[in-house]
Amino acid sequence: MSTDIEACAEEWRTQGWTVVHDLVPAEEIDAAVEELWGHFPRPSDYHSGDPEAIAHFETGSTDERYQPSRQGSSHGLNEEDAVGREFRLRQFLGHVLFPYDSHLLNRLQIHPRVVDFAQRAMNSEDIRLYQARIWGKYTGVTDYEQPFHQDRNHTIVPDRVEPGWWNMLGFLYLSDVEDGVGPTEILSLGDSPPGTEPHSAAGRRGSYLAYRTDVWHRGVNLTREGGSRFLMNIAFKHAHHEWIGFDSFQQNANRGPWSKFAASCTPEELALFGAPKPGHPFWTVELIDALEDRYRGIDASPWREALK
Ligand SMILES: O=C(O)CCC(=O)C(=O)O
Repeated sequence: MSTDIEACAEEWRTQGWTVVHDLVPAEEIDAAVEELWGHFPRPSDYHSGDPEAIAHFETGSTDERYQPSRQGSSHGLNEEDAVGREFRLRQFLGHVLFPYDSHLLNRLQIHPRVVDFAQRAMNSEDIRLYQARIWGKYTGVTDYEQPFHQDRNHTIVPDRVEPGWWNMLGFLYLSDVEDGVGPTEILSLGDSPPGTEPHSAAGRRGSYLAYRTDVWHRGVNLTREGGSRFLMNIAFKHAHHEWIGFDSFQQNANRGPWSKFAASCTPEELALFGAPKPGHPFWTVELIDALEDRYRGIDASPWREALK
């Protein structure tokens, strides 16, 4: 499938969602996915019934809100007794938060082709990454059927839906997401449930489903025997839109994985997290020295050049 980036950007703006097929080359996904198995059991191990693999999945989430042991404080999500299209706590097992103990997965989180797509579609270079995590699902963990919904948990105020105000929610597929392994069902802008036939956001690994907050969508069950689905949540907002948010990164900014990742970043990449760009009044010679000291190996020359 060939990808017309501009056409996809226009589709996101006018239809409210798009699948940018093959946005990231499959070879790059495959290399990073080798490191996924530090965070998740391999699907064959999980489905073999290996207790260690199952325990790995059951306890591997790093978003503690979704740990069943914390049920009661977990958004009032249903456990298994509810049938049909419902949100269930176990649908959200398998959330691993960025930064990962994996350099390739960390780099994938800000892949230049994904960032470029978001900048084009949002018509701004000055955007921020605000949701960053990996989500793994395996057939049989739970009934993954959800009701149609619009995501209301990315902002503390109602959505402003005119052009220029949109944030981009999205899933970068780390595995082939096809029938049987839970491609998201989605409606186009202006359509609402019930009664409208949904689209299936199927796509190969490396494809990016981008959608806006005002489209209806839902997760569906994994029905394929031995099936699994892995994706990376990558969401962007315009700079200075402080009312939008989801994940915060500062709390991990003194740990090894972040330090190595930050040292590999350009100023533009760090700016996705809110770091002041070269030329910003924040920077002094002393602070640039401290940046180099903090992130050993970072190329600080753009910050230095801008001071001259
Ligand atoms: O997993 C999916 O396909 C969609 C999930 C979703 O929409 C949600 O949890 O809000």
